[in-house]
Amino acid sequence: MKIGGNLKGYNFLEIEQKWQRYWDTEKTFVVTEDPSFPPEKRKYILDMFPYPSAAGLHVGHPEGYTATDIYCRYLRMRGYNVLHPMGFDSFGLPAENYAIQTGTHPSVSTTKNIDRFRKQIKRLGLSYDWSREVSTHQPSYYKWTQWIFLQLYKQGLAYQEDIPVWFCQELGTVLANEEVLITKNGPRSERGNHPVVRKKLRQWMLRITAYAERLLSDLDTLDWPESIKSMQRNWIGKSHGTEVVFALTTKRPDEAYNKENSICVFTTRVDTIFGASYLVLAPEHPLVSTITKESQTKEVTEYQKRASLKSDLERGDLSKQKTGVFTGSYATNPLTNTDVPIWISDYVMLGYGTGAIMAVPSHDTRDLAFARTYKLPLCKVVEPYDTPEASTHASASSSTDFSVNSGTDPSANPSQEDTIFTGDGKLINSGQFTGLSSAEARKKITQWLSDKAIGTHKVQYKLRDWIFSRQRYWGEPIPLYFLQDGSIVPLQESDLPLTLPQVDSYRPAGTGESPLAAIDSWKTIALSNNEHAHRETNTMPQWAGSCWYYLRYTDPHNADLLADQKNIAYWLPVDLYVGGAEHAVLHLLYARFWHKVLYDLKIVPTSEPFLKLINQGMILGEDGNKMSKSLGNVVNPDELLTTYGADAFRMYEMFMGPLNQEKPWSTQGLKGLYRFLNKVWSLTEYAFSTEPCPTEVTKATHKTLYKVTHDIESFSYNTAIAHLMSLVTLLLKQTVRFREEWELFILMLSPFAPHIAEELWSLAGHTQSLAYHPWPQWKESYLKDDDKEIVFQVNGKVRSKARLASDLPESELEAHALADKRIKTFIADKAIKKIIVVKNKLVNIVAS
Ligand code: ANZ
Repeated sequence: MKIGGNLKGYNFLEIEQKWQRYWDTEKTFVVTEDPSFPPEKRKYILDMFPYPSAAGLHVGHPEGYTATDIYCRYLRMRGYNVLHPMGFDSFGLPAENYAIQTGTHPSVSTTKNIDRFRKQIKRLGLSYDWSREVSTHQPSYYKWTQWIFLQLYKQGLAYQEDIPVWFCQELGTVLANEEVLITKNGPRSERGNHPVVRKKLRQWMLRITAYAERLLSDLDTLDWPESIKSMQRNWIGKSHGTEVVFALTTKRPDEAYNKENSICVFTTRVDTIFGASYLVLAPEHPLVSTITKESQTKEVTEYQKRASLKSDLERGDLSKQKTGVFTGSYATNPLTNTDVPIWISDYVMLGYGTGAIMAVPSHDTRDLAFARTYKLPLCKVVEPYDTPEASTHASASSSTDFSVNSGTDPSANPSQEDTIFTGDGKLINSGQFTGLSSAEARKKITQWLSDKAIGTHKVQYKLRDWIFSRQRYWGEPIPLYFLQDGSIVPLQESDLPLTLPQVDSYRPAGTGESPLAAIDSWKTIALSNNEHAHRETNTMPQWAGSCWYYLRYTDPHNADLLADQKNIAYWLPVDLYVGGAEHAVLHLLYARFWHKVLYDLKIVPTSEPFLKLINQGMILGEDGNKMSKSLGNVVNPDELLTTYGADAFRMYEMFMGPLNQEKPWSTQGLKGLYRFLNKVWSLTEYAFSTEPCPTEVTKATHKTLYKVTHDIESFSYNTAIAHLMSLVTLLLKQTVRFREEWELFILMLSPFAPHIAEELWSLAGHTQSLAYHPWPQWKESYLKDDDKEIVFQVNGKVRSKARLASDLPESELEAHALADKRIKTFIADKAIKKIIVVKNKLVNIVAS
């Protein structure tokens, strides 16, 4: 029987709906913790779950989702038990803002958005186990987010603090650093572009700093992109340095050092201490009030007030003019024994190191800017190795990199044009340490200080504790209440979840309190002893729910535990995690932090959650710009799916380029993949034929299988698709029809274009879905071309040919040429001067 594939045409919509329904009803992708799979045959492949925005899916989402889907489908065919879940990160500010604008309750709009997202995702034919879907806003889910918070609290890892935070009056809430943009018009909220100010508010903090070292060192164990690891390393920001104590000049020699009579600074460059010509305290430093001389009090207090309104970001901004005020007091540089003035400036942060620095303007850019402004002395104490001795006598006209006013007298006037050397080098003007390298000097000076008990080696981290409260409605309530005397009572685990009350008004009070604070019936609770207590009214940040969702997927319906430990142990750690690089730092760091806490509590069996990470590259608009509503270059997947089908859409997104690279959208490119699938469809008649396949095609098919398999394993989907395309071109050229090789092709195609593959597979009479059909194995013998036509030349003219095994070594090719009968006659009376061999191609004998 011969029926052409074109007999019906390629009706992808019908095919897609049919197979999506089939997978659903047959529960094809629902998995269990089947113990018969050995541990190495269990794989957990995870996508970063989406925030269900009102805008619906955009073309960036399916990129990562398709990439994991191809891998999962491949693994199943290879006999793995694959956990591949999907869910929704459904708490967050937009739903709450939408509620404020429209009066629609966030739970209503969120449910609607989730339904739309789910529908859109399902249209892509992604092989998720939907029975494990979770949404972070559901009480059955956030019960466990709250439970984890209580564990953090019990471990002393959650605490309250009054800290300056970003506050947005318009949104009525505190914002995290990453939610604030520093613009020409000052700091603004990322969402809505409203003005933002600094305000001191009592906040819940999570002590992520306690895990800084482990978060840093365990990065080495992860198969993540180097760029992401290095962003995490920088964020954690480990520095080795020295703490040095400078005595105030008011300290009596017989008096022991203490917090009142000395200033402790943190420096990573103690090798420059001979050049430390003044000290700077953060304006909030506790010593400021005690050391400020009366004449300076007014100026100092005003400066402190101004500094309190600035963010660390502004204060640290290198391009900003440095400002400060002299306190009127002095301290003694312990190495030079000179007295140096003590200033305050907002470029020194209270929260880092000791909140005080020794300033070395000849070797530090910020110190130099400050010293120039306030005419403070400079003293050069390090020079690069390759510079002439003469540099100790720098002159104003010197063009060297460090023509600062040098010399040991720190009171010298720095008025001339001066530049700076910030690198490591050789010490000069540094007493007994002169001549040492910076590295040696750091060791020796630290030792010297340490012997005198005025200095010690110190490790510092940039990482700050995580501000964990938000003054918002649409988030997880923090499960604690306060007694009248202010003491904190965590809820009993049996009282979880603490659910969000229904509210009529979501608008925050504008006082820095959450809308929950306005709901007295929720906020106030009566205790059994007739006293009243009030609940914490702040909620958790959006990051909370996404810190542990991958654990819930292993046991999503468990009412008694966040997940059964057996299930966690069965699936964890996640073998592959795919998502956008925008989560390089915060989400991935927060999730690793919670995971380590749970590891210490023996709830999870591994110290890291995500073994391998891949970041998909951003899909740009057709114009090469980032897609945005304002540029009008946003591509809507819905229309494209209707016109070209999910299989073409999936394949196009994978064909655009390497997964991890940024690439522009092209609807023309999508059409190309649609045409490709039509060609595939036109091969349908192969299904009904049993003619023998030409050897050449059999070989090409096995070679394709080999390449596609390796490409899938290395996530080189674009090249895998290119190989499939070449094979189709070859199949289309054939005059005979053969089924076996065609079936191999369908199996290879199936992870990429699962709907059309299932359809063709069933047309060929298979009664089972191919989702678990064993991935085919290539025959090694077909991978090699057995022979090649080799041309034999004499003096550049073709004189003979032979078919020889491919990849013969040069010496053998040479021997074959010399033994060739025709060649022999051409060179019989000649002397051979040279033999040129091009492997697999030719042998040219130069003779005269
Ligand atoms: C003297 C010095 C000389 C410094 C020099 C640098 C270069 P990292 O690597 O980031 O840890 N510093 C210390 N505490 C500070 C604070 N609270 N606010 C602002 N700056 C602070 O940087 C450590 C260096 O940053 C320290 O080393 C200190 O300046 C400054 F040629 O001390 B240094």
